[in-house]
Amino acid sequence: MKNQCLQKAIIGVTLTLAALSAVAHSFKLGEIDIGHPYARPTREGQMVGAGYLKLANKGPVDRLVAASSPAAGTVEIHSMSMEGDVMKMRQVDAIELATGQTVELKPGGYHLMLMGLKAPLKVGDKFPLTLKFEKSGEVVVRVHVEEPKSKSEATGAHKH
Ligand SMILES: [Cu+2]
Repeated sequence: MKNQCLQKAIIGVTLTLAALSAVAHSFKLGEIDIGHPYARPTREGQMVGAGYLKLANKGPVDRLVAASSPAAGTVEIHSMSMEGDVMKMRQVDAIELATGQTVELKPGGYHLMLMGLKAPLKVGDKFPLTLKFEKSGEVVVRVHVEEPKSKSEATGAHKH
């Protein structure tokens, strides 16, 4: 009987941890919160992918200046903007983070371009990504590969 109780307790703890890791998928570096890093799946033979996350800066002015990952040859910081009626993507040197500023990297906006993928990204995959900030230094976050939420996003403008 005692053993059964213990077993139940252990199962309870395990479930709680699993639930927490599914919900609270965020990271912290000093005064910068990094929320929910994710990437979209890629097709076989597709060499580029895109990573997204949310940066919330509660500390002094900083900048995201670089990123890297063992999943890709190089990682570039890109922005997307409308020029006339054309969506243009370009590489930027950094993403500025003013004090109190939150910047969301998302489809159609800033993103981390994963160039030279070593393997296709599959839903459920997780891979490490190192983010380098000018002042705060480096942090490794874990990127989850997730299904696109909408069809328009899935067919969206990620062709290089
Ligand atoms: Cu891009």
